[in-house]
Formats: sequence, structure tokens, C-alpha cells
Amino acid sequence: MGLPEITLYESGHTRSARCRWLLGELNLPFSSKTRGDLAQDSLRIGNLPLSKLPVAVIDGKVIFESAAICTYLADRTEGHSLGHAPGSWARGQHDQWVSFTLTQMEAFLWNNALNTFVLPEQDRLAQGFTQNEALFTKSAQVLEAALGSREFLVEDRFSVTDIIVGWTVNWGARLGLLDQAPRLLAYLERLRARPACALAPLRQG
Ligand SMILES: N[C@@H](CCC(=O)N[C@@H](CS)C(=O)NCC(=O)O)C(=O)O
Repeated sequence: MGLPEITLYESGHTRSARCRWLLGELNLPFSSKTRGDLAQDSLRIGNLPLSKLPVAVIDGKVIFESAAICTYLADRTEGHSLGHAPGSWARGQHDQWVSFTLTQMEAFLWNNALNTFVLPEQDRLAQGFTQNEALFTKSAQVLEAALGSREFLVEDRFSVTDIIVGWTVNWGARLGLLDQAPRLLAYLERLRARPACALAPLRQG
């Protein structure tokens, strides 16, 4: 299979950074487009129920959701060790940690973001922030324990799982929610050491 033709609609350090990072790790060339481009192109490319970023067009087909884009590209690209074969135990572990991260961690931070700066002021809820942070922190401790003395989450080798999960861990660290999770903070350092890493920098002080 030759190289796919890839367009990535993306925006800085938002969740699209997962895709940019994965593409860098796989050494796959791609065209980068902006949110404005997506608004212009959306009628032509279709299949964008919420018009959120990232969106990828791969060999003419549209796919959205950062975790799905990353997992699909890792699956279909040959000659690397970032993926987990469908049907393998490692793939089960990948799917477990991705689902856990998106539903039991990221969703709580996103809800806080929605009610802090994403939604128009009149649509924001005034409560729930502390509860969301507590639920995120509780789940982060599950990840902290699962990492144990390993360097990476699945089979103790860097993989697409770490790109997806690492993005959310980084969000928590940037919000100061991982002070009781030293293994996750050290994990982030390992992720940042990779040349293709596209995570937002940790805030200083
Ligand atoms: N679960 C989606 C989240 C997509 C998402 O919410 N993207 C944000 C940027 S990080 C966005 O497009 N926000 C604009 C909006 O909510 O209207 C993914 O991981 O791709």
C-alpha cells in the first residue's frame, strides 16, 4: 500500500495535536488546514455532525474523533511499532485505556471547559467544577497505579495509546490536578522527550 493522501483540519494544542503527533511519529506527510478551511470545505467533504476539530480526510474519506483517527492511522500504516493488532490482548488494553481516558477523565475536564470558556456565557452552568475535578483526580489515580513501574501503558512500549492518553494526562497536569500523581508526571516527561511530541507545554510556576 502506498502512502495515503492525508489532510488534517487542526488547531494548535487542542485534541488535534494527538493526530499531528501520531503523523510525526509515523513520518507521514499531510496537508494542514484550519478551522476556517473546515467551515469552507464542510459542504464538499460532508460527514461532520458537530463540525469539531480534528477532522482528517484520508484518501478522500472523512474521519473525525482524534482517538479514532490516531488508531486508524496506526492500524493501516505498515513498518512501525506504534499500533496494537486487532484481536490481540494489547489491542484490548489499548481500547480499555482509550475508553477510560475519554469517558472517565477527559469528559470531566471538557465539561469544566464548556462551562468556563467554550459555551456562550448565558449557556454556562455555575456548578459542578469541584465535582468534575474530583472525578478526574480519582480516575487519574487508577492510571497512576496501572502505570506502576512501567514506562508506557501497553506492553511497556511507546504506542498510539500513549499519544491518546498522554494528551489528557497533560491537560490534567496543566490544570494542576496531578500533584498527587508523580508517576504520571514522570510519564509526561518521557512523552515530551520524543521529538514528534505535540503536547502543550506545562505552565511554569
Ligand atoms: N472528542 C473529540 C473532541 C473534539 C472537540 O471538542 N474539539 C474541539 C477543539 S479541542 C472543538 O472543535 N471545539 C469547538 C466546539 O466545541 O464548537 C475529539 O477527540 O476529536
